[in-house]
Amino acid sequence: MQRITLTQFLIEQQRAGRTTADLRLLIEVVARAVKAISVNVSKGALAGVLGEAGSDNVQGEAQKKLDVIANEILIQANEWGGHLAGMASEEVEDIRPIPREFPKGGYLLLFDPLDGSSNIDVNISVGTIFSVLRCPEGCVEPSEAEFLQPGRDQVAAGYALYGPSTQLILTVGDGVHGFTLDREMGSFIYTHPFMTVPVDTHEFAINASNARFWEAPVKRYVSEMQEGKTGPRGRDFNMRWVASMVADVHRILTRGGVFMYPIDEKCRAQGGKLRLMYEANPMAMIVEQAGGAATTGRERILDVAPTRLHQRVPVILGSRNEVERVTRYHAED
Ligand code: FDP
Repeated sequence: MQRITLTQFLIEQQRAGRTTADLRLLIEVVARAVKAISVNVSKGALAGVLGEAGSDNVQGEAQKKLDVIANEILIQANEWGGHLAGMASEEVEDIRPIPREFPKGGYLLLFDPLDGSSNIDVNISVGTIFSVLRCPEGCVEPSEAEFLQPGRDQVAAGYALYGPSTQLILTVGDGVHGFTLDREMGSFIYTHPFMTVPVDTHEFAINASNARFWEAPVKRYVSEMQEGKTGPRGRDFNMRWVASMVADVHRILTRGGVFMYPIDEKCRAQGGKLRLMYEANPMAMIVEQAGGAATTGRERILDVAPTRLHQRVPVILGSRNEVERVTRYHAED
């Protein structure tokens, strides 16, 4: 069987006019950084990289050493190539300008360097999520305002999953494509063309310990599923919650499901739990490109107009019929 590498795939995308040379370079550089992060993640305790870094990130959450390492790897890999006008990281308060000594390009890169990092110390899958926007025409030194574009304007989005194998999932707006890292060769191999989220599912993902804080539509939706065969849905549902968004979304991309981190009384003051620019938008683009849906419960995630770089939003995504049902329950409330 002929193996197609990420590089070949991207060249073909460029020839077909779906990416520019700079976007191809950007994705290749992110993929290279992902390989380096994968090496660090997989060494675990052997590299002394587990545990807390002794600092808090911009969200006031304790940073793990690997959060800091992954953030540095992504910044250093991307700042000198000439493809970016600026970067923003979930781990860093302000946007990250490109140092003066390097040429600048036309794209903005946003990333969550290590998502699900509270799972690292227990050796459960974590991931990297990224989103690519165009720097507005004529702008050379972008400020935060240039990053505040709705998710529908993303030109590419993807994530890496550091699990039993390392996978890179990517969309440039023409379906969702999955690659698996061949560790011996050091290359990403095209293993999952045109991934699709089944429209129906019998599996849901939510942190049920928050049940008492949920709003009425979410309580209704989950309890109807829990009632199973004898309830209004007339069939049984299964529940999964890894607590690593990348792993939960990856399962949904592979076999369907609905993932929810809704607004609740616990996170209402912050606007939600997950970050719009680093988590919700890229995952929403991927899920929509795979035929699924993604809403806040009240509006399409990709239509949310961002007001802050580190803004949080409620997230409901996955199999289209289920996302539409829970969104409808919100409208009826
Ligand atoms: P983490 O805080 O470990 O980085 O990004 C937030 C996130 O993980 C998601 O990956 C995950 O889906 C969610 O939080 C888990 O939240 P709970 O701990 O509340 O279940």
